[in-house]
Amino acid sequence: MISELLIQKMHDATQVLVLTGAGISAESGLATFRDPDGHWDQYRPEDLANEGAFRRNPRLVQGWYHARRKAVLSALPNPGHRALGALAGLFREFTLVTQNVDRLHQRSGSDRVIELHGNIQQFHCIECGLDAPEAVFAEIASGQVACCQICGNLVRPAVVWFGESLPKEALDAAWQAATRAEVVLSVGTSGLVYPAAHLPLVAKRAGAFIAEVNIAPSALASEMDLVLIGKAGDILPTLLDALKNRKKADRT
Ligand code: BV8
Ligand code: ZN
Repeated sequence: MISELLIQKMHDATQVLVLTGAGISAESGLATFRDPDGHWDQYRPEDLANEGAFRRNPRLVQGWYHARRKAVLSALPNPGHRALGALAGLFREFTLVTQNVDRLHQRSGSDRVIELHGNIQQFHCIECGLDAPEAVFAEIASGQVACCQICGNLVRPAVVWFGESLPKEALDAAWQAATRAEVVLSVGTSGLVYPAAHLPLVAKRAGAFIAEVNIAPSALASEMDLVLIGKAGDILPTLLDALKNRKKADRT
């Protein structure tokens, strides 16, 4: 059952922003970071997702990202991704901001996606930036440390590591949209990583109604106007249907 308040707020809104985290891809079979059996279970973020760890142990970190990249490439978008793609068509301005690096939003048909933390599909040279050829993945899979063919430096995934700044363009676009949004939905994120976790709060300060969809209250739950507990793959399609029915009722 979706909250009537949320349906009303979204029915009346013309500008909506959705922020997603690893939880929306959980139903595609991709591990999250902080859930039980998540990525951080056997390692800590500081052990892997930062440049220092990478330079100290490139084989471990390249291997971890390669394994995650393989899982991403064989994963499929789920009903949660698809519902967001369809929701976009119901609003004059719909901004989809993701912390995820799996590009499942794009593969489910969402065309304009703001990726705050980059993407895991591309690898490039840590020094000269040259895009790594496909062959680099076979090298990593065979346990070698993959290096740039031109300058010999290490090859890294195109993700944003801890301690690295987010892409300025993405951050600015997300912030702009947050200050204009009338409703923000935060979906499948623990709300622990900054500056992404600031986004719903920026919108709230600018007057937005902010709600979260999560299987458990996130670190931002106390700030939310509404917390919907449940799976993104269940709640988002139900919300989409409720909004479409409301719009249909308007026309009768
Ligand atoms: C920055 C890409 C400026 C890589 C990621 C000290 C030094 C330096 C920085 C800091 C510092 N202290 C704090 C910081 C800031 C730091 C930070 O926030 N740290 C945290 C941990 C305290 N942030 C940064 O460093 C950022 N850069 O600040 O630059 C700067 C520069 C220099 C010096 C200082 C500052 C960069 C942050 C980006 C890091 N990169 N990922 C990779 O993928 O490996 S972060 C990583 O966490 C992922 O991107 C992920 O998206 C993100 C957030 O996690 P979630 O998506 O929320 O996933 P999580 O597993 O946590 O939660 C899943 C949720 O889903 C849960 O709530 C669960 O209940 C829910 N769920 C599960 N199943 C479902 C579901 N919900 C619905 N349906 C389901 N079915
Ligand atoms: Zn190079």
